[in-house]
Amino acid sequence: SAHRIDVVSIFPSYFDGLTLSLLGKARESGILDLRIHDLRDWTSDRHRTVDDTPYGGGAGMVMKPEPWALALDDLAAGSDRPTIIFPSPAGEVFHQKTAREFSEREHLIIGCGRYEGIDERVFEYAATLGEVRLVSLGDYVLNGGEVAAMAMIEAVGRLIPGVVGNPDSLVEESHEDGLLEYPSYTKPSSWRDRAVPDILLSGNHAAIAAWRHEQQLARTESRRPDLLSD
Ligand code: 6GU
Repeated sequence: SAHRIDVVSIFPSYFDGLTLSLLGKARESGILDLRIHDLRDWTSDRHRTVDDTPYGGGAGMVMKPEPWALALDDLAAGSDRPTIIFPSPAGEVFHQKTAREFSEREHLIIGCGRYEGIDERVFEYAATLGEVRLVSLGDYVLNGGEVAAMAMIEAVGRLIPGVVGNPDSLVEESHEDGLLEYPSYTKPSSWRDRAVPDILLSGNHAAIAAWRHEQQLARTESRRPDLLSD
């Protein structure tokens, strides 16, 4: 059974890049059933309106609830409580753990908001159809959920069995063991007066593994001390 991901956006062409590379191949082979939808397909007025002014006043526009409800009804139909993700800077922070959890779900629906946000009642309604998760990439603001959704789809998609050809390449990556990755080198062994560390040419696999672990710890302490303390 293919993993299904439905994305709803008013800018579906953002997601054209997901036809490329590993995820593109996974879609062609049927491992990943990724479907991109235009929210305006669930409007019925001449102007295909998706937003309106906020009650209570304030800057910007708010996304109207009805197109979202119709889209979610259609996409959740016949599915046993899908996971419904709304990218939002006000959500829980997305981590490798979150990516792994989502990669184990059979059906994800990702609703990309624009403007100042989506009418709050949409989140309550979505919770009647599936498990709702508001998810943020981190503490900075993007113009909409699309770029965040793409990052999440790539992080989740590559964890689906068969998407990454060699599963060994998944285990030694940054964040899989809570540490940053060790440094990598390739030929030539000396380049512009810079040598590859001798240990990597020694053929001593135990010593190399120990050196790489030390490098992981040193880099994590220097660049991401929060990963060691939190
Ligand atoms: Cl998920 N959405 C938006 N609009 N901004 C963000 C974000 C998400 N994550 C970080 N910044």
